[in-house]
Amino acid sequence: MINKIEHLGIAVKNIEEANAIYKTLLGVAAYKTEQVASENVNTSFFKVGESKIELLEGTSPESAITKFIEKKGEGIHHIAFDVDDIEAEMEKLKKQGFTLLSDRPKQGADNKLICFVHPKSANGVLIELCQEIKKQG
Ligand code: CMX
Repeated sequence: MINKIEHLGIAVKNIEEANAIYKTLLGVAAYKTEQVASENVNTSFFKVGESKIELLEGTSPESAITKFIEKKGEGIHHIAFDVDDIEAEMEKLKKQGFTLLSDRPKQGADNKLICFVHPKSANGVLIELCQEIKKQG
């Protein structure tokens, strides 16, 4: 089951400059910055009530973020939905005909298991499913 919008991802050219802009806009600093080497991105997260904003900067020409900005410019890159059981949600969406971008959940930023749904499956919007990784004990 999809619970809520967990965050909106925004592709930016320069994360230092964007952090300063979003700090001014939201009145709070990023609570976390993180490099996700497997996705070729630098990220920062801001809390907005129950939701979050994730800024994403590509770290290589192969990065999905670098390619997105080359084609479309900076802007909203994805919507991420919080789910309790990502594998069950992936199985359900696959059966319903959505194109998933990985067969298994991957380790994402901010302590999450993630999986993306191709934007062609969802009216031109890249969808991310994310499940919080619970701490043991
Ligand atoms: N939102 C909407 N449309 C997008 C998109 C996005 N974020 N990224 C690409 N597209 C569009 C492309 O412009 C292209 O459109 P047209 O066919 O109309 O020109 C179409 O989707 C398909 O493009 P493609 O050639 O199949 O694939 P791309 O090489 O453009 O890759 C995608 C697109 C979504 C498959 C790839 O970006 C991907 O695998 N994304 C998932 C991983 C990711 O985004 N990682 C970074 C974030 C990590 C994090 O959140 O931590």
